[in-house]
Amino acid sequence: MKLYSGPLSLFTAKVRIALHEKGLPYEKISVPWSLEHRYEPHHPDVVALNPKAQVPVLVDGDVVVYDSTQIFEYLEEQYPDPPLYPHSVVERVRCRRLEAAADEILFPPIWSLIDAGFYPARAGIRDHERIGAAHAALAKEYALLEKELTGRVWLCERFSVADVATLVMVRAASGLGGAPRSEYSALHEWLERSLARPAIRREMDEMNAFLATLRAAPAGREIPA
Ligand SMILES: N[C@@H](CCC(=O)N[C@@H](CS)C(=O)NCC(=O)O)C(=O)O
Repeated sequence: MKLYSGPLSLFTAKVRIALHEKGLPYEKISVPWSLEHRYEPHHPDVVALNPKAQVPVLVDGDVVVYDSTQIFEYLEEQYPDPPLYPHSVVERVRCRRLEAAADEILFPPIWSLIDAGFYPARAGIRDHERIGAAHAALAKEYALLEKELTGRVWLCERFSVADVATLVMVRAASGLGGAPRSEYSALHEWLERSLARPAIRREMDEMNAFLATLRAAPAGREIPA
């Protein structure tokens, strides 16, 4: 199995964690990425395999899957043990909803922090309004997540792709100065439980090690361990 992977790509991080959780060996093919040029030039294989020219792309024999959510679904069907989706239909629906929320509601403000705050400022000018709006959006989402997690060990009836996706986004936001407030105890306890999982610990360590190699990265940009 091969995974086309971006070193700091949050969507690829979701897949790397799922592969480790499932104990699946794979060849990691890192695509070009830099602070200055982002994903340009795109890896030619990724351009050929994915019309969106984005990572992650998983190649398993003759099967090519792109988009992290579709890769999760493929892995679950092809390699069901250990499961990363809940058993009951109702909890599976909840899991898909929360995983989609991580990608589609939590990620956009994080992208604003990355685009406007992490990458070099365009023409030397930071868009502080965009960064402020992103922090406000994150605060709203954290309040909702606290409710979703209250009284639960994981977001769904067992550890699932909803936890993977949400954890990746919350940790990235935290590394960009957008951590959840300390009074969100259910959210913080879930974060601690998640970070104790070897697959997640390993992914956070690898991303932090990569961040440490970025000579241009100013202090405070690391995803905290
Ligand atoms: N919905 C896609 C999003 C993938 C995505 O945005 N990938 C980014 C890296 S995190 C990428 O490859 N960007 C390069 C580009 O768009 O040129 C997924 O869940 O996999």
